[in-house]
Amino acid sequence: MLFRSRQSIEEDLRRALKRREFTLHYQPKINLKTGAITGAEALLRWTHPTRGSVPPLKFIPVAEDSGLILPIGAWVMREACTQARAWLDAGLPLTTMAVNVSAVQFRNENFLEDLFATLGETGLDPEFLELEVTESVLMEQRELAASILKTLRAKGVQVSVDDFGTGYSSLSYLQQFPLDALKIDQSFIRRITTNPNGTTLVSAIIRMGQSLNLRVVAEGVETAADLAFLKAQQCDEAQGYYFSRPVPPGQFAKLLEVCVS
Ligand code: G
Ligand code: MN
Repeated sequence: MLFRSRQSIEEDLRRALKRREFTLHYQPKINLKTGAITGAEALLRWTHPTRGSVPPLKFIPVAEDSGLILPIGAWVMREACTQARAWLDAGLPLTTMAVNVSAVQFRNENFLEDLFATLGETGLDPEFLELEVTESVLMEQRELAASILKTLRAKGVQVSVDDFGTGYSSLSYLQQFPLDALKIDQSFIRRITTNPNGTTLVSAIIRMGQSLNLRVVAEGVETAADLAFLKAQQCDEAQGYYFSRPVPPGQFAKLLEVCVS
């Protein structure tokens, strides 16, 4: 069903937090050497009372423009940290919980303070948290980004570059930022099997990540052929429908339980 307007999405978004219409789904990241789940990426889902499930591409831009991404992002952070702590307390082998952070959140002056407060309140050790930010977030305000990344690194929070390859990265800056991982955008992974030259950029990004000492994560892996290629290129980790779609927390816990047994 279609929304009448952007404004009506915004009005409904304003009520969504109070009405508890948001949930998080979790998608596993897989270590390609061991096959183990190394982490979860938390992905926001909105179930509107009458319109049903609203795709993130439709409501995230509205949330960003209206500033509503701040309270929504704060809710996501708290929920993901609480969930990670619960899985760890249950003895499940989770290495990191990854949370997407948008430019608006990153630039907010209370970002770090709120983040560390949330970690403290939920009792999650910062080493279990990973933030996913896009290249543009880092490149647009380099000084601010560098200082935020330094603080995060000092506390043990990991940071990965999301959708890598789709923005404009200055490669020399990339080297100067304290980063932990690069996530190759799914559009490149799609080309592995559909385009005769589709493997060139993927191998180049993997090599570059390796030489910068970054973990390289392939996003949107859907086929055995994608996986075989990425393994041959010694890509570190992968995420995508081939392994699992984003799933509700109960189902994700079952995936982790399989890893224990
Ligand atoms: O920008 P970011 O990488 O955080 O976006 C991840 C999005 O990609 C999520 O909405 C998730 O549902 C989707 N996704 C994850 N794995 C796959 C996949 O294998 N194929 C496709 N088409 N989409 C995927
Ligand atoms: Mn992401």
